Amino acid sequence: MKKTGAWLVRYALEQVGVRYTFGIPGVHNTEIYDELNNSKLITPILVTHEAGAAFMADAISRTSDHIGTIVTVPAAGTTHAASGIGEAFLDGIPMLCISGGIRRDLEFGFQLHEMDQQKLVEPITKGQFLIERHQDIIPTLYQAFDLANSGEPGPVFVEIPVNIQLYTGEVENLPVYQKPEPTQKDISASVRDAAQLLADSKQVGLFVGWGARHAHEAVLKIAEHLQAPIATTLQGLAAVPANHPLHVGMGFGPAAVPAAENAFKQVDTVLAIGTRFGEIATGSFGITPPEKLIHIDINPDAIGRNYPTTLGIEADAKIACEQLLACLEQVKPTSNTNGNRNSMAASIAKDKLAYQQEWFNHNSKGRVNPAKFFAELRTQLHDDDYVLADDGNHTFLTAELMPIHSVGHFVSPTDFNCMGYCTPAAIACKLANPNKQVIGIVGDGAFAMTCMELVTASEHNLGVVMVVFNDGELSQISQAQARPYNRKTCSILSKVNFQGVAMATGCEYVLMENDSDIASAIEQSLQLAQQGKPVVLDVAVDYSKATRFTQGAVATNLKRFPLGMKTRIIGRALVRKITG
Ligand SMILES: Cc1ncc(C[n+]2csc(CCOP(=O)(O)OP(=O)(O)O)c2C)c(N)n1
Ligand SMILES: [Mg+2]
Repeated sequence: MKKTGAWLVRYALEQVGVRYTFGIPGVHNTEIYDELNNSKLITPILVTHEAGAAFMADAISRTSDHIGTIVTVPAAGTTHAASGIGEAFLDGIPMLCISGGIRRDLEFGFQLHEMDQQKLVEPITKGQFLIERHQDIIPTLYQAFDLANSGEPGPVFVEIPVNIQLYTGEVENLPVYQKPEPTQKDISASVRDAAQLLADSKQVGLFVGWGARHAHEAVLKIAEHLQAPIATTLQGLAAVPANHPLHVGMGFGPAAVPAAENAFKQVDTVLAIGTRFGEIATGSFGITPPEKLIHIDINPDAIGRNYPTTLGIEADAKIACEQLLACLEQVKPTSNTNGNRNSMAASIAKDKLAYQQEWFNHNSKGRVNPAKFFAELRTQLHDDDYVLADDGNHTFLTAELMPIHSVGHFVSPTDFNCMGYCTPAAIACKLANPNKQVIGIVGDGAFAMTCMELVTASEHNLGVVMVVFNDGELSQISQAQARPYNRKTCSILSKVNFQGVAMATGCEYVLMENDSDIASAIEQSLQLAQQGKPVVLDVAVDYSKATRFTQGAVATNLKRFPLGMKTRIIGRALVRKITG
């Protein structure tokens, strides 16, 4: 049979379960857009900037069962989208990146948008494909989808030249997509060894990342069985619910909250699941390597990369944790080494409360106290609402002060750490989860990067609440500049009128000036959101108290400097303190 390339693209995307595409049409993909417009299953969403498209696609993958997909023009669309593709790549999020391509049936060079796209996206995608024949479209898209989801997931790039989209070509059949059978090597021997190591430990601690969220039931049972505290990475903050009595919060070294730091003091064995021990998760590699480390990860490159590993298990977290749980229930410790594990939950609860109290007691001098804000937000949200963060001081405040009660319902751009993520991602999360409240916590700097995307929320009546932590600075950076440089070079923001932004993008605007506004401003914002109105909640936040993360990461980095460098930095700081 004869089909146009664009028709075949639509067919394949429908087959693999795509429900939304994000992007901007151009002469190299209008034929695909026209086909998507005909689709009963797929809705193509117009964005304001392709970075937003890729952030949106990323959030679709993170918060729904469908794969996030972008459809962009070559070169200019691809470079714009690269920020979001890069985020998905480093955070292990599946994505389909469908790009138009220049005409391959002309002998002319210097075509519009001509660029070697395959080379351009090579370091930020798991695979790159260039379609050359009509009969390759369906198999290539199925292959791209499988690759995006296999092992450690990630984005895959497929370029479809415009001539192939437009012209009809012969295809033999239209295969139905079939998910490949999952494969898992036999890990039973290492799982048994792991169970014995755990049983013989004085105190086990769990360290879980985003890769562990599908395994959460087994993870919790393992933790309960061992009375082990569960620390998380930033991305994995909601890999298990924060209101579980053994969830201690993010990290376990000097950059962690007190509940985590204290609970891990007696830990001699860490069981790490679905984490790469990356820079953020470890507070700039400030954790003390555990005596014994058991590491379960789907990515063999992550095992043993940053810390010496006693036992590595390359496996899907769910399969490995279920097997480990079954083994643990059978093994006996070789000697009775277990400490008094039963007091663990009580001391975690006490530390959590004390840390919150420390924040409540902080004088926010007429501005909004972050802990009071998050405590009220927690009260007014349902357990299964979503919270997304951007990148900055607000991210770590959220991580330390906002308990997330539903697995996977916290989302943040982590290892690529790309500012501007949150606004588009929150909009897409709302699109995928229309019956849940979706709250984006975003810094004023990051909001300014992508806030125009809110027109997309208005257009589709998506009631997201964008909480703008308005401190006038690129605070995560200016805080780090303040002491060593006594200068805030390029980290004081130009003033943006966020009410004007709300008006320009068709959003509601709510102002929160001090603690007495917290409850009413949140209530009003949630009510407006429920009516399908996107809201800009402008918060005069107090940033005068540093997070544990920032304090810990700064101290760790300073400690790492060689003596000469340390002396230079401290000397300059002292001189500038005196001379200004
Ligand atoms: C695209 C990009 N540019 C620069 C940075 C460096 N950076 C990390 S956090 C941060 C400050 C963010 O400021 P804001 O959004 O106002 O959040 P705040 O720290 O004030 O809460 C900057 C500039 C980054 N992570 N990503
Ligand atoms: Mg800021």
